[in-house]
Amino acid sequence: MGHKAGFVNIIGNPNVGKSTLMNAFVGERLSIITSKAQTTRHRILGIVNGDDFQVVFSDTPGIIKPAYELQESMMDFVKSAFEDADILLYMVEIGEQELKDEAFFNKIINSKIPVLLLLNKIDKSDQEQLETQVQLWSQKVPNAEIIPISALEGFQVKEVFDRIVDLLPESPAFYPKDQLTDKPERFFINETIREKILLHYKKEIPYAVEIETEEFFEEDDIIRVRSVIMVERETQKGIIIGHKGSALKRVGVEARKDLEKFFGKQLHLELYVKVNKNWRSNQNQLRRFGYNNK
Ligand SMILES: Nc1nc2c(ncn2[C@@H]2O[C@H](COP(=O)(O)OP(=O)(O)O)[C@@H](O)[C@H]2O)c(=O)[nH]1
Ligand SMILES: [Mg+2]
Repeated sequence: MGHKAGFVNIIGNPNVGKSTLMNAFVGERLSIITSKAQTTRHRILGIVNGDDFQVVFSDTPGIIKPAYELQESMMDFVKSAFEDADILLYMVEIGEQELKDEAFFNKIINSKIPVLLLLNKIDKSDQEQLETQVQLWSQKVPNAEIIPISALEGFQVKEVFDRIVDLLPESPAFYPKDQLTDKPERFFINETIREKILLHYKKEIPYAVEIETEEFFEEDDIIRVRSVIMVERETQKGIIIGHKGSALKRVGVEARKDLEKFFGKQLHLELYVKVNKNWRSNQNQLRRFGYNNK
């Protein structure tokens, strides 16, 4: 048996547990996770290496009908995940009916490559509901192998992984065997800060925010970072900062703690807030933040 390698792309509705699953496979917190939809904005690679295999997972944004430019770019990441996949992981959760986007759904049911339909969050269901759901999905997506899992509790995650390695095509590795992801350090800093903003601010605030890390210096015993939190309007800036800077301070402290764990090193994080008018609808700004390859 030779070497196996391939792209395994995780797609599905928002909030079904795609990022939780990829992190479980990789064993690192590469993708941020919150209970809010549209937490993931990019396509993020997570690479799992063995002596005779390499699985290149892609976590993608949840499928939505785009309402503004940023969301269109997010759906372009999903499209690209269909194009290079060797295996598709279509994730649904218990109780969910079907994909909101018909075109994407048709791509799944007409897929020429193996599709594993992962029925997630079974920790929240009972045997009877589970059986009904398996029945339902086997009718909707007859070409898929259905595997009930709990990404959060790690239930059946190893079984899914073994099945993936079974199905992988023979191929040399695509990335160096010590590589974990395709994203640079700054990306994980930006994402960790954005996660804290998703957790602590309400309504539209998190969706109007983008982070840019302007400085990243790694010294022997400390990493020094300066990042800017960009918002769309002046009023949002005040909300992010909070009374006497308390809200911003909380974001900084929590992000720093997570980042110190992630990098295994002490980290100094300087944060400030800037208005960048309507960046979500501006092609040039989106390109600058890595959303648009058009
Ligand atoms: N009960 C339960 N919750 C889960 C499971 N997997 C993910 N979640 C939760 O579902 C929410 C969305 O997870 P996330 O991975 O961000 O979903 P994504 O939007 O598809 O990437 C988070 O609050 C997770 O903790 C699971 O297996 N069981
Ligand atoms: Mg996600």
